[in-house]
Amino acid sequence: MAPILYADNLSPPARAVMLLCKELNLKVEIREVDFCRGGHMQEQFIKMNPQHTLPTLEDNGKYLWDSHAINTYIMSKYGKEEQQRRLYPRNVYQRAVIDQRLHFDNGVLFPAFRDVASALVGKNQPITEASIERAHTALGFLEQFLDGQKYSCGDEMSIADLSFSVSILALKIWLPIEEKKYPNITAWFRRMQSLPYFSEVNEEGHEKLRKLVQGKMAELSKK
Ligand SMILES: N[C@@H](CCC(=O)N[C@@H](CS)C(=O)NCC(=O)O)C(=O)O
Repeated sequence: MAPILYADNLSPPARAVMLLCKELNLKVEIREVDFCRGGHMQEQFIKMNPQHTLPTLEDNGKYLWDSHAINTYIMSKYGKEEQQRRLYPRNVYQRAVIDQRLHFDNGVLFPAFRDVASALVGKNQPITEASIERAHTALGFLEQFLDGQKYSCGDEMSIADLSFSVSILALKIWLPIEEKKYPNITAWFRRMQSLPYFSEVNEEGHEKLRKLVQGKMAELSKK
């Protein structure tokens, strides 16, 4: 039976997993959980994932959440030899560097977007200078990771780039990422956007997220 991905395409981390499934050509059943209607807070869902986050994976009756953990699991379990070599190599140091980047996305880069978006949408809190500064600090690190190489862990795209790509796409909703200031991020992001499945995976969900966040920004700016 194909693994089941509980997701809403509005969620950037859910799309990071969808990107990987496309890259691997892995068939997963996507079960829609409507985030805006609180689908993730339903009893049934909390039984699977007490942390109630999207995405959540079900594989052979076992549950796993956090997009970064899901993607490393998918690589180890379903990645073919050649795919593992490229996207999540077994070499201990190379793998540790990719893991570090995944932790950075999870702990620093994605929260720089998410905390602002949830404060805006959930609590009507406008974007603060401190949030902007925090986001620029995170971007500055990513800019340095990309220095002198095509991707965040070398010249080969890894699963860390998939996570970063959806975080950057999301961040751009409320923060201009200027080429002059971030030439490495700009060139790398163009590379990520040229993946044959990038638009297909992101288009609809990103548009929903963009409308939600920018709609709220417009509403608050009138007050
Ligand atoms: N680190 C997590 C973040 C997941 C996350 O924050 N997902 C949001 C949607 S974008 C969510 O489900 N939030 C609901 C909640 O935290 O209750 C991951 O990478 O999967």
